[in-house]
Amino acid sequence: MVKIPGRFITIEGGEGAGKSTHIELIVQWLNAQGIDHLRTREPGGTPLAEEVRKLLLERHDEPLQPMTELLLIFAARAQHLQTLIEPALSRGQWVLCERFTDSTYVYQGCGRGLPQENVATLEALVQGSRRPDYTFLLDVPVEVGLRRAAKRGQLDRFESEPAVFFHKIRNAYLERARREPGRFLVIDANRAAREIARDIETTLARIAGEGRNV
Ligand code: Z5A
Repeated sequence: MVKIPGRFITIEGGEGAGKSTHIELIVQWLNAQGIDHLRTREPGGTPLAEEVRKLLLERHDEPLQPMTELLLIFAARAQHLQTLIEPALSRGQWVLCERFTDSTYVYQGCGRGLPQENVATLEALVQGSRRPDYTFLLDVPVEVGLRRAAKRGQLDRFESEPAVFFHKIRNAYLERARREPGRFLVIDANRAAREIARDIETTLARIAGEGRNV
């Protein structure tokens, strides 16, 4: 394995943007480069956090309140960060995480209407100063993403939201990317997977190059 300092890279985007597809391709690229890495996801990533994920995605007779949803997400994140992500970064691994706190700002903040300050308070409490080094934002028109995701069949609690919810999500992601252009790498994901993968790999090669100079 090549020794390059660990990087914390997150993949974000709405429904059917291609996050799972491309994280798989990134893993193949990292393997080919010999870069030691860990692939994970949120909510989830550890056995306990995956239990919380089930609670969050399943439909319940008793509606899950937005604040409960927010606290469950950060409870899972605390477990995930402390037991998996931080140790991997300390070992010098690259961590590739499908969704992270940008999802919380966008879904619980803009989607559910909770104050952004509540998210920021929990972010500081749970993460301290830990933030992703880079975030790929896979951007697709809402209708395209929903069409892709619909092919999978039964909808979970989030997927059952109306289209207007997903328009808010897309706009909120793009706004966050505009505010942090150094961290966000916005990828037009309304193209053939091959073309998207090529763009992502070019960026990863640059990031790996930065690592070699550290
Ligand atoms: N959530 C939250 O509210 N707050 C938080 O803080 C966090 C999460 C962390 C679970 O996420 C839910 O948790 C999420 C928000 C909430 N719910 N929503 N919505 P998830 O990541 O597990 O669920 P998801 O976003 O719904 O994943 P997804 O629909 O599977 O999307 P994806 O991973 O981006 O897409 P994919 O599986 O790679 O691709 C979908 C299909 O499109 C598949 O058939 C592919 O073969 C196809 N595809 C992919 N790329 C292409 C291209 N380029 N062309 C054509 N077809 C393609």
